[in-house]
Amino acid sequence: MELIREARPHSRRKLGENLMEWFHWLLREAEIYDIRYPVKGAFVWRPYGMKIRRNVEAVIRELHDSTGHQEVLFPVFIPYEFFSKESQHIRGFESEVFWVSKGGESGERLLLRPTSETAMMPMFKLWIQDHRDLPLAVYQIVSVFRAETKMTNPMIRVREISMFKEAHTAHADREDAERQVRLAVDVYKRIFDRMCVPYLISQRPEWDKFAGAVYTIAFDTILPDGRTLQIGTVHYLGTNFSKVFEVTYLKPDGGHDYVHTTSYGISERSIAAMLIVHGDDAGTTIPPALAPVQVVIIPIIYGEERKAVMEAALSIAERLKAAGIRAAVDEREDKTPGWKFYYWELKGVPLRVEIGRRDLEQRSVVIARRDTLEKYSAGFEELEDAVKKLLAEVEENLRRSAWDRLMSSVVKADGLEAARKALGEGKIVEVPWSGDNSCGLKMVELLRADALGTPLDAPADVGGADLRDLACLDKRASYWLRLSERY
Ligand code: P5A
Repeated sequence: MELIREARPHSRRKLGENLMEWFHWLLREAEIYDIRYPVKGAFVWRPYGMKIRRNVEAVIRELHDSTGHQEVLFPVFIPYEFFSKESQHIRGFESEVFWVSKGGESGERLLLRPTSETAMMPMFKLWIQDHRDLPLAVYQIVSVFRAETKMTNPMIRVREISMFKEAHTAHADREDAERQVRLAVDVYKRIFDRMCVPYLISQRPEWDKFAGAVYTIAFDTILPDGRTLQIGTVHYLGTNFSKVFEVTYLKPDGGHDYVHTTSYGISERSIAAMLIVHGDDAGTTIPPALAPVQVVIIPIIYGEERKAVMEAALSIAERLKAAGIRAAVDEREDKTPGWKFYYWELKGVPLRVEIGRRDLEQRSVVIARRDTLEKYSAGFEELEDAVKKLLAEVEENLRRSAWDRLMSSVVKADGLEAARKALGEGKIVEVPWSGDNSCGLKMVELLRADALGTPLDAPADVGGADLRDLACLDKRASYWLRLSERY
């Protein structure tokens, strides 16, 4: 019997044409996130999106819990007095703060946290007495509020960041705080590796570090339109915050010192990156470890064989579940198999198992991969093994191909023209740089690009290149500066 061809349930959308339109289409059609909520920059997570998000949060919690961080939950309100101190940080955030203009009759002056450094520091002051209380490392996954002035974008630039994972740590000295910075970078690498999202790690230039930081290390990924997206940041804050909030500790020798602090954060923007970097014209692919449904079973039914095929589909699902695989049968009777194929491809389910009468007779199934769309035949006896092997292959392929695309987008340029050309082709360029801020800013202006900063841990083998062509007369290069167009 022939498969009935039917209109696709959802139109396909060309990812290469307009990336943000494609992303809105994906969020809507795959029932992940609803952007129709009538407040600028505030959106709704739908049940399927929430399941993806909870799987990502579980990875974040696991990797923080297992590396010495403890989860806390701070209030969303920050009293005005905590936020009115004189500091770089507060000046940096002031214009983005939502104020609570009225709250009952009390007249308390409050604001909604845009990030929690100023909420945490007064509590750290109470918790930290002597050197035995250090290091202190806490994190929370919460909503924070920023009146973003740049154009808001679903999940990417929101005004209520509802999956803000922020970690805050305190240390006896700079050395220990910088060890924590390295640990945080390592934790973030592991989180993004699990999400199969590739990244470049850069130390942001002075003019683009976090308000109040001594330095900022950022993770950026590249989207298919060639623009980069900052998916996480790690800040060494020195004693900038501990001085303002007077957080000191008693040293073994009896003296007192200010603690050194760090903070690092990621948000739902990382989920947007994951959905986009694994996207195509038919939808997305969710990395198997994070997919709410890892295998969808589609019974191919025409007429009388309904009962036998459905029973087989349900028993396959039971076997897969018993093997620890998240499997589901699409039992809907008012939809054809073809319709269901497209529906689950859109949602990014990594594997589809098709079973019909003929398969049943041959005691085998067809397994289709979402990432490559390849089809395999597997016997009933080898089902669990075949599915596990293919899930591992899908994950590996997603990670490898996304990394290949990122790495092939990074080019070195030794002159302004070459840099301009590469940027025009949607590349990330690395140009020799003296490290001088005014020189860096001039390049940003001339190239009409954004500076991501200097590569972390990459050897600065610039060989004293001549920078005359790069707008900085009589300066010798000692760094590479990464530039790209940024979201
Ligand atoms: C680190 C955690 C901080 O706020 N304080 C606590 C520090 N850093 S940050 O760089 O400002 O933000 C951390 C990461 O959050 C993401 N992000 C956003 N995501 C969605 N919408 C926004 N408006 C938004 N602003 C920041 C970025 O990935 C950023 O690196």
